[in-house]
Parts: sequence; C-alpha cells; structure tokens
Amino acid sequence: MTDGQTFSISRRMMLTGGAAAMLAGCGRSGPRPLYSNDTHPEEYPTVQAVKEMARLLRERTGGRLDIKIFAGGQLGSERDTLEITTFGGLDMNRVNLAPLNSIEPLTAIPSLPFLFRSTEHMRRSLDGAPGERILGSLEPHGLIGLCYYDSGERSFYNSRQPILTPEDMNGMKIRVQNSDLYVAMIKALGADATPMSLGEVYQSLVQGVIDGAENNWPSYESGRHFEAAQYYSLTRHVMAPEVLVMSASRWRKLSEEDRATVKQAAKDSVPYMRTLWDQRVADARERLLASGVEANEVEDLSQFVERMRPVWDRFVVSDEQKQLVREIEEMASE
Ligand code: GTR
Repeated sequence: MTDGQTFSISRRMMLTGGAAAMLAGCGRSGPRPLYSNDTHPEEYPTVQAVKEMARLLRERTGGRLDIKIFAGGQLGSERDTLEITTFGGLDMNRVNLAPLNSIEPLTAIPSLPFLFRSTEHMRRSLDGAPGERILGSLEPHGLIGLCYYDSGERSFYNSRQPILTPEDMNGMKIRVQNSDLYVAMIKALGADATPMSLGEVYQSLVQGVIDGAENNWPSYESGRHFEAAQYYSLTRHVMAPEVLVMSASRWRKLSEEDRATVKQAAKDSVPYMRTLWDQRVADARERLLASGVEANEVEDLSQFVERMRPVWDRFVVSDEQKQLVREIEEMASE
C-alpha cells in the first residue's frame, strides 16, 4: 500500500472536522456555493481561472450556481484536501496531477519525465482523447475530472550550485511532491528525495533541511523559494498539468443539465487560464532574474533523459498506460 492510500479513519475525521468547521463559517442565505480548494494564493492563475469559471456559472444560471474558493492552502495540503474531496467533504479541488499518482495509475503518464516535446504537444494531448481518458479514470475514485490547467515546465533549483549534469545533484536533498514517481525521478538522478507539501518547502530551504526542489517559475517565485535557493537550472524535466476535480458525490446531486453547465464552464475557463499563465511565466521569470536569481540552461539534457528512462519502465506497466503513452507520443508532431 502506498503512502497516499494509508489514510487512517481518525485522520480523515480530524481533517473533515477541521475543514467542515471552516466551511461552516461561510453560511449565507440562498443555495450554498460549491466550495473549492487551491494551494496557491488569490492572485495565482489557477485561482483566477476558477474565479472565471464561477463567473461563467453565475452568468449562465442566473446566480443559482456559484463557487467559493479557499485559496492559499488554508484547508490543508493537496494530498489531504484531495482525500477530503474524494469522500465529499469538499466540492471541488484544483491540484497538480502528482498527488493523484498514488490514487490512479493513468495520472502518472503526463507526469513522466521528458514526455511532452513542447507546450503545444502537452496542450494538444490533454485537450484530446488521451486527456479525456485520464479525466474519466478518476470517477471510480470518487472524483470527476473537470479540466486541466497549465503548469508549465518544472526545473530544479537549489542553494548550492548550478546544475549542469546529473552528477551536480549527487547527494543533494531535493523536495518532491507526494508521489512515488517523483521520488523515483530524483533517485534516478543520484539525489535524495524528500516528499513534503508545498507549504513546508520555504522553511525547509531556509533551515537547510533540503538543498532544493523543482517547480515552474511562478511557483518558485510565489512560494519565495528563490530567496533561499538562488540557482535555477532549466532541466524542464516535467510538464505535468494541474487538474480541477469535483467530488463525485456532489456531482451526482446535480441535475443532468447542471452537470453539463459545470463541465462547460470549467472547459471555458481553460483558454482564460492559459493566457494568464503565459503572461505569469514571462513576468515571474523577468522579476526573478532581476532580483538576482542565477538561471542556467542545461546544454546537454541527454544524460538526464537517459538516467530517468528507467522511471518510465517502472511506472508504465499496464496495457492501458502503454497505449496512452503511444497515443501521446504520436501527437508530438501534429
Ligand atoms: C505547483 C502546482 C501545485 C503544487 C506545487 C508543488 O506548480 O501548481 O499544485 O503541485 O507545484 O510542487 O507542490
């Protein structure tokens, strides 16, 4: 049993209790809005995208359907709030695919290192049949996949030195998301993987508990990780997207018509998110470089690709997963 699955009843009750207490404080007259969680702060593109979805819902239902967002990780980590969402304690959640890896094996596919060749390839695959299939695979786990949002390219950052080859990472302690796939990727590079939630990373970097982590420019900036880890090395090893999910139990309480409206509003918030995202990446990068971050390109990525290849063999095991990989690879040059 993986870490993600060993979730004790008492912990569930504690979390549900905590979240319920917070959520109870939001009482208002009229129908209750859908409660949605996000680990990022208010102004982050994922939060703004769900706000846009809420606006579309209000507009299209005369205010009957709405969303209240709990931003900034106030309800807990992605993994914990995801558990709450699966058993209906939260209506919606915007998370990365990583915490879903231990719940549904198909979600590991877009998280494979160096799978997507470009942003266009990633968007095409997720907007198309492969993406739809992964969203659909969440339902038996109590979740309805509504849409994907961009998360850009993840690269390594650390407090010691620029990374040019995997050898430069030897013995480094690197924080990863709570996913066995990410742990395996770091080990394959010869570094030590430390899984922890995003909210713990800044302190851990400052205190030297970890030497570095990996993320996109906007998260590197918004978590202030750059203050403690100034070397950002552009390995661009993963392009796993964000995903917006709804609890299946809440979904089942909606009428057919409302389900279609919710799904459509989520889909319609995607282009809005992508525009915000592209701008945010460019702005974050510019601000970080101006503030003294030392970024470097990695001229030869082949060693990283080679070292991480066994991770594919370990996490792509079922025929369904293999088929998904083939389909996504075929979409590389459309
Ligand atoms: C961010 C992502 C978050 C979370 C975070 C992390 O890029 O938007 O959902 O997954 O990375 O590293 O924990």
